[in-house]
Amino acid sequence: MTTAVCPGSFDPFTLGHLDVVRRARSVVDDVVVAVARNASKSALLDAETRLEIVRDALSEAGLDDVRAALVPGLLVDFCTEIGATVVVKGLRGGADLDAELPMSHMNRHLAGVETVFVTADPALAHVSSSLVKDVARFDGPIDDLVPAGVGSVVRAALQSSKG
Ligand code: COD
Repeated sequence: MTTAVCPGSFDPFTLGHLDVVRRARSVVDDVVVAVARNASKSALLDAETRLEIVRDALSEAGLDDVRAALVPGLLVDFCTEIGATVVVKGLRGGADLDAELPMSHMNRHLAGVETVFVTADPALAHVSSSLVKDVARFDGPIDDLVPAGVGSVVRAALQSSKG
């Protein structure tokens, strides 16, 4: 059986991420969502909160056989540990491709892990964790961009980050 990993920093997990996971699961029987660290981003939500959000969203979406885990180190080490041979990622446009290609090449160089891309659903192609936080920071509506309950977690985290 092929095991695929859907990785991201998921700060927070959005409906765009959920769509990528759902579509990965439609073609691969065993899918694991990996909540990982992007060293070039500083996270608003701590790793445990991001993982809990992902688990709740998977359960709410009926994706009960999709697992989720924290990845504290290299993604390829996690893939090797669980026997995953494929990484599935989403592409919203050229900027994503530019960012994703080097990571895909590096993961193949390090451990022979292949990356498969799914193109974003056009209805969700404008959704990113960064824009969700930006809209929320200025009191804009985000509840239709994220799974149920995530909006209030983001708003509370932004509030406490203001001190
Ligand atoms: N529709 C479709 N796809 C989307 C959407 C959307 N609306 N929004 C985001 N995506 C895709 C992104 O393009 C990306 O493929 C994925 O979802 C995750 O997005 P983010 O923003 O949550 O996550 P990133 O890009 O910060 O994740 C980077 C990783 C954390 C995966 C990377 O840094 C990593 O592998 N870190 C672990 C350490 C490691 O191994 N480093 C070396 C990497 S070569």
